[in-house]
Amino acid sequence: MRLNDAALSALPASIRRPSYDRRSVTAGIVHLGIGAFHRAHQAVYTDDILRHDPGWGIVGASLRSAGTRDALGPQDGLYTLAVRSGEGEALRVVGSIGQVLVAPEDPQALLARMSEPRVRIVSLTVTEKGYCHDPATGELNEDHPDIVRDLANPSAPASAPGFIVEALRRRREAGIAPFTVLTCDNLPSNGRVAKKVIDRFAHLRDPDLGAYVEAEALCPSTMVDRIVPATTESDRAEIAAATGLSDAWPVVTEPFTQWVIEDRFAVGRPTWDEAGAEFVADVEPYEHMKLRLLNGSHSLMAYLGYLAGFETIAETIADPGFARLVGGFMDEEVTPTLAVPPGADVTAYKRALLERFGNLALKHRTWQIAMDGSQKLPQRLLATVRDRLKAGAPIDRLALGVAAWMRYVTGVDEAGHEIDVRDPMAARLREITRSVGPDADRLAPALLRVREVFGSDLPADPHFTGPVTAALKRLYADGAKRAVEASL
Ligand code: CS2
Repeated sequence: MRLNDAALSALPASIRRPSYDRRSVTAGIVHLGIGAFHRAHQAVYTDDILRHDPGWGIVGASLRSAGTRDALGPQDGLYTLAVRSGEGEALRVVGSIGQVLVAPEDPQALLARMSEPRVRIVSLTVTEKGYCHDPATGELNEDHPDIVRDLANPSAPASAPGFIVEALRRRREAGIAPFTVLTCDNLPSNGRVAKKVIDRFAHLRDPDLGAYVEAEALCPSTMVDRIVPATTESDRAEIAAATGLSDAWPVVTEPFTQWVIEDRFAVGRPTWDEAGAEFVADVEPYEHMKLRLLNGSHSLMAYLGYLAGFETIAETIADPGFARLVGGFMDEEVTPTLAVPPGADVTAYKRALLERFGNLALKHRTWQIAMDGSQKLPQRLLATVRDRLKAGAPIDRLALGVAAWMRYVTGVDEAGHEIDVRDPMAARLREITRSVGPDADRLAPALLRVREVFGSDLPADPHFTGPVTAALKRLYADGAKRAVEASL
């Protein structure tokens, strides 16, 4: 039997399910980018508050593929969340998503939803590349093919900025207050990045619309945290066996979850604080701490771990050399650059991170995290590098991480096998690495010239280029495993 509203009563009693009447829920949020992360994070906080606050149901939308809609449509939007750790597994059926739309199939249906007066928040998890910005500067990339396309045809958009600006325009025309734009992606000052690209896009469409959007659209920043590996076939089978119901797309995650939100909303917000979210005046210190410690370590482990032959983060961190590297990276290179959020205990935070990385119940693949490095490196490693260089401090472990990314994007692993490099810049990176060949002295400077990643300052600083080139040489000469063992 397939999971859906009618089948809920067949679930074993131990499995939590919506405690509210789903028919009384109305849509208050449109979420762009309805992937696994959203379904393990914001949708769960929302599920927790719908009993008291039924006006905040979620309409999800995919900006690309129909997969999630095809899976959740026949399930009335329901899906299973499996929370896994060494202590076992807790299952729960989440009911906050009422409908899933597929934007490319029918952009007008999505715009109509976004223009409804009762929709007061448009939230996003479209990944770093979904903002169509220049990763090094944070400004809208006006040459981005989706932006060029949406500017030429603004009433049937394809990009997140295109949808948001067109919906805001329609609301304005109909005399409806703008929604709050709530970004939940792993970018520093993510609200500011969203605001910049939306304002700029609106200005490029029409200066009057630009002035309106600039003055009226609020984009609070958020820090989101929960580790969510891609769902596998064996997850599907195990979860179906435990629930007795088949679920085409369950989501697997860890017990830890955190959501820190800048409290700046245009027309109301859900009481997510009752579900554990924190509303604060300034999210930036939380974002820096999380992006540089968690995501920075993740990217460090993803490239080096993949090259060293480790499939998952848990396997990587179980290796003593890697554990030492990550510990040193966090304590000595990242922590001194952080402004600690009020009341936070960084030592306890780092200890918890090491435990989370070691969660053997999660198969979080190094390959998954290695994706889209051109979009991730600037905020995960290079922002820390800049702070360290300003302070005249060493960057050896950071440089090893950057060099491992370079080695990875060559697309050939240490055994000579192909690496499936997924990155919006993959073709260009491959072209550079092919034309230069496996020679660190030539490859490092060639890749450092990719301005969208490194800006114009880093390639000109020998305190950066020196350690990166030296680390890349070590990776070629000794391989990742030995380079990690030999590192501090
Ligand atoms: C990971 C993140 O895939 C990645 O790049 O670093 O998705 C990470 O698991 C989350 O940000 C954790 O909150």
